[in-house]
Amino acid sequence: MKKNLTDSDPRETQEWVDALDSLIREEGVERADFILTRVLDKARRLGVDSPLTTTDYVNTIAAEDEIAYPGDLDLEERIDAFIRWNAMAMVVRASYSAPEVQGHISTFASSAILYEVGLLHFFKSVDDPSHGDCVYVQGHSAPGIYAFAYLMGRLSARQLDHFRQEIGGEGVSSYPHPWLMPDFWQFPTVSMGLGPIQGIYQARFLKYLQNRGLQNTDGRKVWVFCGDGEMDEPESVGALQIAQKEKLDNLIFVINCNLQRLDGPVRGNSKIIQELESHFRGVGFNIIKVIWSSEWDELFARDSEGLLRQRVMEMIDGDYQLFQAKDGAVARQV
Ligand SMILES: Cc1ncc(C[n+]2csc(CCOP(=O)(O)OP(=O)(O)O)c2C)c(N)n1
Ligand SMILES: [Mg+2]
Repeated sequence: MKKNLTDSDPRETQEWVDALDSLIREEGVERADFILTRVLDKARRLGVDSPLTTTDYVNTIAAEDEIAYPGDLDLEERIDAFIRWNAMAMVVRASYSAPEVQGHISTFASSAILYEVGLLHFFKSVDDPSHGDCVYVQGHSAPGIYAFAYLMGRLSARQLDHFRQEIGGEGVSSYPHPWLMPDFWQFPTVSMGLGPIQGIYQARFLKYLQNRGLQNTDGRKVWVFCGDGEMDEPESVGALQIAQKEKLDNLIFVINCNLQRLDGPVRGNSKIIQELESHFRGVGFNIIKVIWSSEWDELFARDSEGLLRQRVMEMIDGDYQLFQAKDGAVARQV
């Protein structure tokens, strides 16, 4: 059934939303959960076929609920620009001496901010009293991590110039590879699905150590960075139920939904973000969607009738990819 997104009676809709607001205010979220479950159960029995595991195509955390950024945004933007540039430059320079050497520049270009925020604000290192986090880096974004390490003085320009030419001991490996670079990489990734499935079992093992009193792993997190195309691999999704069964609250998936994969678009006629939201919520994950940058906040704030929300929901990944390739006139027509 095609979903009808047009609101034929906004006042009536608002009454229902207000009723929920007041229910939560007066009686709390548990009571609201109980009533909604009963209502949804009834709705399904009456033939309402709604993908209720998804939310609108907007950021989960509304602009007004965001906390102030606990960092220096201007400085971090500059750092981010250096890293992006260096990542690209290392791939290009490495190919001067060996033209067959290339790199997946767009992977890091589309996820630089995620790693930068993680590295500067979230990831705990092995020196932390907790013994640190476990970070599964999306394999093809390795150049960005090398570029960050270069900025920190951990890698030299000479090593970067030998990207993917590490035989002889001077370079850095194509992808995260703890055997080739034991002091650098924690875990091997890149064969798509390896990071996600290892991350789940790693998180379970940390809980195992904790629950049996073998080691205090409290506060240690497992971060799994992966691509939207990678989520099509059976290995990426096959063990997600374990996260639910074992209540792995130490596991965080960060999925870079850039709508593309090496060999083409990820989806054309649907929406990968909505699909993944539904899938992960179905196995008990909390979902935070980060779709629109702060430049959009003002536009959404002016969307008093909900038309923009409706349009961004109606458009499919193929449309969004078209907008990247064409100009504004095409976007206005679609
Ligand atoms: C099991 C496996 N099959 C094929 C490849 C080749 N391959 C490398 S990247 C890629 C596409 C990745 O797409 P996505 O996860 O969306 O990452 P993005 O390129 O968008 O960063 C493919 C098919 C691989 N690395 N592993
Ligand atoms: Mg992708």
